[in-house]
Amino acid sequence: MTIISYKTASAQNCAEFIDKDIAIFYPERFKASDTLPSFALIKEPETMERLPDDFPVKVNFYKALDKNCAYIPIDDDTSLYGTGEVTGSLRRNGAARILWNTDNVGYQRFHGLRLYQSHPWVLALRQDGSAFGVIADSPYKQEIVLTEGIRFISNGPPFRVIVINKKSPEDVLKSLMELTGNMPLPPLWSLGYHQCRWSYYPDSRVKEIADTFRHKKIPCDVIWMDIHYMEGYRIFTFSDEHFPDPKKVNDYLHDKKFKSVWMIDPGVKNEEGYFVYDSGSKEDVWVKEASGKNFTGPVWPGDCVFPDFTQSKTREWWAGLYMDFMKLGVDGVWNDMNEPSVFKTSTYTMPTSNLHLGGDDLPKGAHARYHNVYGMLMARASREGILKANPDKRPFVLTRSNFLGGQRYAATWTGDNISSWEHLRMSIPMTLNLGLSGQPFNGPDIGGFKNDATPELFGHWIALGAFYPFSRGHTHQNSIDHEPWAFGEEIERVSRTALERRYRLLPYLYTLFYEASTTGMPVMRPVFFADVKNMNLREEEQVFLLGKDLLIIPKWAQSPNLPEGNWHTISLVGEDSENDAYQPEIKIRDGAIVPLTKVIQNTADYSHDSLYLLISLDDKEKAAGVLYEDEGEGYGYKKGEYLFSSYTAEKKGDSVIVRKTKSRGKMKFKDRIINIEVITGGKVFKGKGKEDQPITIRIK
Ligand code: NBV
Repeated sequence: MTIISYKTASAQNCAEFIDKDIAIFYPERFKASDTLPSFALIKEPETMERLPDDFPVKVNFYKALDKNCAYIPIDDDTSLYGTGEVTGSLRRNGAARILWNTDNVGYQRFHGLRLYQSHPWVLALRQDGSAFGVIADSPYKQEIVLTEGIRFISNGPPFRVIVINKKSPEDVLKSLMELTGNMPLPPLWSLGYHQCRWSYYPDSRVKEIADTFRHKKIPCDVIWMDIHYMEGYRIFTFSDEHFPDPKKVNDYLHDKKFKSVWMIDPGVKNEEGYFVYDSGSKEDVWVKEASGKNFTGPVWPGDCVFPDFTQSKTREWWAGLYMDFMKLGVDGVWNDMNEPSVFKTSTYTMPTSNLHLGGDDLPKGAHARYHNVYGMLMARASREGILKANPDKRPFVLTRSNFLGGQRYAATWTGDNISSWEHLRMSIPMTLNLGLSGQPFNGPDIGGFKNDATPELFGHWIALGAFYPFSRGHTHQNSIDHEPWAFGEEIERVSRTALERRYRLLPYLYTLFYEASTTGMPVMRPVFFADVKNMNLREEEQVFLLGKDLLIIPKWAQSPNLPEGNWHTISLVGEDSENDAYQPEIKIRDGAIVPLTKVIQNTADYSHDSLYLLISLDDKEKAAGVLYEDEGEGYGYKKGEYLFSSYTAEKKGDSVIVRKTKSRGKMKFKDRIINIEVITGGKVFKGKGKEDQPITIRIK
């Protein structure tokens, strides 16, 4: 077995296994230094043996109109997914997409065919439920065309293709995670509800928003600070007028059990005397024009220079800026505008001829080569800085721009959507396809960013948004207020119920995030995962699965295609979702055990001692489920400070016996009492008992 270092990788026109059922294909004229090292893969793959001729996926490289292309034929009944952050339908067959990270307000530029992130990745699901996935391993601008088979058309040099061929989409996603890295387990608080707007200011407004959540008893964990907190939009500064004492703001929020997330953009005001500009200039970290002089372009603060994140010294300098920033009690960081967005240009970004100097493993190269990974490299440096500042905490970074594999560094949201029904509906396939592209932690702006939501739209959006993996309300500076209470009493009630439902699901959600971080399975999944052979489910994009056990059916879904089986509607906080005007119906899979907690106002109030198991017996009168628990913060879990428990339930005569059958990890909850709810024969039976003994629930 030989290890091909990318520097010596000179394989041409050959195909080899790099793992069981995973193959790498090299075109003729492939030159490793042109496209490698890979930004998607976490390490250079080891080649094993030549691919046999009967490998079921063929990759044909060709050149057309001077572009390097790869064509992968598919059978007629194969459904295509993935391709990252996309507008349009869930099933991608027939679609085309340009991978060129673009600031795209309202998804209106370039017909919405290029957004903020690039994932050169397609997941193909065959009729028989087997699947394969394809990575086009190049950061250059490229087009993914799915009108006939899978086609990657690159503006860059010849690139290699990696194919994962497995018996199920789950297995493909697991291999994708093994190749591109996992989403590190996020802090528990980031799974709560987040409240944002462009912008909450001055600081008294931030406090008012926080107080209102608590006063109105609407669950919430995080308040976000958008660009107005800065002094003249200079990053790492605070407005004297509006945020004279940011530490005090954070202390106030912490007192009320909130976390804070603050925005940091890449553009640095081109201004001598400003410490970020001065320190960066001293280190000479800026992206250059082709002539070698610093590139400057306008963004929020006016004329800006841009950190060249391809250089390790830049990443270290950038990471170092977070040291003092985090000391102010900042909990999370929001990296916006990092496509990078540049105002007053027809391309919305910097010239492709700009120069990045690279270093270490990365060769010097033009912006054309590094554009699509600019945001990813920035998020990586931000994460490293935050971790250095708070080594005992799990970093939380939200990035707008990213690349395949970027789940290693940051969560994401789908940028500047619109307060419209179209964008509300589209948020489901968008979130699903990002999840099928390796990024489980994502969601859109709840309520819509651009324009004003109507009360009705907002009500439906927050009712659905309680189930997005990343659940954050946000809006534009010119929009009306978009907080849960801003649309009158009815919508305030709708919002409270929606978020109470999310918080009751916290143990289940956290277990799903754990699963995502260890297996690559998305948190929010298309319904076809419930039955991969059922062709009727392949295009379903109104309803979706949360994990494998809960089915979410928005109120506005029209004749959705539902998976077969006995799915039972559940009520989490007393809601009657079959008749409610807003709350999506939640159905539990028969045979499932779903862990819940009581209604809480924030994750700081979450207690391991408040555990409920919701059990739905299958036709064999049995059920099974799992629960992952840890401290919700820090790295104790890496040293065994966690508990992964398996539960079963089984009907015996007039009773159901619930048992904890297995557990892993060092955490212990002595004499914990579990509350049980068994759904059987259309009725719900309640009871409780000590976790370490069989619990008997009478169902007669
Ligand atoms: O920082 C202001 C906004 C932010 O609220 C939004 O979420 C980002 O996507 N930002 C874009 C810049 C201005 C957009 C018009």
